[in-house]
Amino acid sequence: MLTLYHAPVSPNSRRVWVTLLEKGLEFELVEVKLSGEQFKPDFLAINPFHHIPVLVDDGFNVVESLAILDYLEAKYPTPTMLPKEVKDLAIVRMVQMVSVNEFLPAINPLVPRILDLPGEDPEKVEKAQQKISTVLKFFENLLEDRPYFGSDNITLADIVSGTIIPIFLRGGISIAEYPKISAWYERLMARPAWQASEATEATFAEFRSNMLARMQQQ
Ligand SMILES: N[C@@H](CCC(=O)N[C@@H](CS)C(=O)NCC(=O)O)C(=O)O
Repeated sequence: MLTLYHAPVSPNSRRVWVTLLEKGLEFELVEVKLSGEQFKPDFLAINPFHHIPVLVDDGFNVVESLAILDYLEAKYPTPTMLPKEVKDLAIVRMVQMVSVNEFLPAINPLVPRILDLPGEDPEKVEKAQQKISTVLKFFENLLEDRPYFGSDNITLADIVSGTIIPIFLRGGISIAEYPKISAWYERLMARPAWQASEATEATFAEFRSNMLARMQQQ
């Protein structure tokens, strides 16, 4: 039995959730409230780094979302989400790594506007916006004329990068000037796995009040 420990607003855990759904696997979903449940001994026993996501497969704990995706691909190779051709595989890996190392970290200065919280730093926002534009241009080129990154079918690259976009859209970032990215994103949003895992307004409101509480404690 597969169990995914997750939080609904987290792109790190949504990428695993979407992969489980896209692969048509049966799994149990356990929400970890990031207001403190991640520090409880039971959870620390499965991830000493107190992060979601964690995938537990019959007592085997897998932490780190990209490691979890590789585990799922190796154990459940159908439908495959990694291309075989060398350059296509390189495209997928590049998109995954640029997503986690460049794209997602650019979110931090945008958190105040995403959640309507005080404390925005205009200089940092400007730098983040520039970084996001660089990534989007890079992705636009890598899509070439294919429906998905490095493939005619959905790949792990689409899942890792595509689950970051909705958070940026909430932060006022537009993808309209990137026609291939815009069409690709619409393609992803039309898929049942993406619709089923979309964060609700209620989960964003809860996340906002947690962040506010944390800011007031500091
Ligand atoms: N590199 C990790 C990052 C996971 C991560 O940062 N998770 C955040 C939520 S987005 C978390 O659990 N934060 C709670 C905490 O660190 O206490 C992965 O890809 O799985």
